[in-house]
Amino acid sequence: MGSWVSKPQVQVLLLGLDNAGKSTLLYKLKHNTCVSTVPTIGFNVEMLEARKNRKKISITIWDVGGQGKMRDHWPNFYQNAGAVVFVVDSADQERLNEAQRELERTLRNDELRGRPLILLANKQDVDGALNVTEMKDRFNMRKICQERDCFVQPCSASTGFGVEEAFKRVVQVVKLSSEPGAVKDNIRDTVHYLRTNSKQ
Ligand code: G3D
Ligand code: MG
Repeated sequence: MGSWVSKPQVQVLLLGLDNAGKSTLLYKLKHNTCVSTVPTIGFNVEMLEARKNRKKISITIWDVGGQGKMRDHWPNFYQNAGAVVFVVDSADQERLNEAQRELERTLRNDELRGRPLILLANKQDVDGALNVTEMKDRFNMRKICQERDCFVQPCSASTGFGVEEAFKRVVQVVKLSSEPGAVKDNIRDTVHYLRTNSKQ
């Protein structure tokens, strides 16, 4: 088995509406390349290594599809999430309200109580993208952050701007998970759902 097995494992959830840039971000982080993405049906998962408190940790990042139907499966991934990274297309004015509603709905779930949130204000390279101050306002960060560590990071998954900083912030705030097995059971249910539905 690989050496990662003995390292503390943490689970990080990459959530957000479809087209926010989650998959682009994941592959930028993993391979430092910009890959051409297709809408995620199901989820992508990557493992990254980092140092937290001078110890090596292994971070599993789940990029769960953001399209309407898939959002119903997000809770299957909550149980051992050490942090939530919520990606927003900061330039898509028409969908900011929808993104804000999904974020609030997500954070209302009991299983995510007290879990750190990193809000990624993605697509900063696009004209008209909201800046950090505007995002904090629009997403009611003051209210959301009363009971959790929160941070808003501007970035561009395409150019790489802010991506390293976002990852460093995740490492800093992420909580170490205790029961990795439980997450796997829930994910098995989701995989089963996806397989069943893809046959229809
Ligand atoms: P998702 O996984 O959240 O659904 P994707 O989103 O990563 O698939 O990205 C959706 C589209 O947004 C892709 O464009 C991708 O290239 C683009 N994108 C992602 N991040 C950025 C960014 O920071 N800046 C800009 N300008 N575009 C970004 P296509 O055209 O392939 O659909
Ligand atoms: Mg995707």
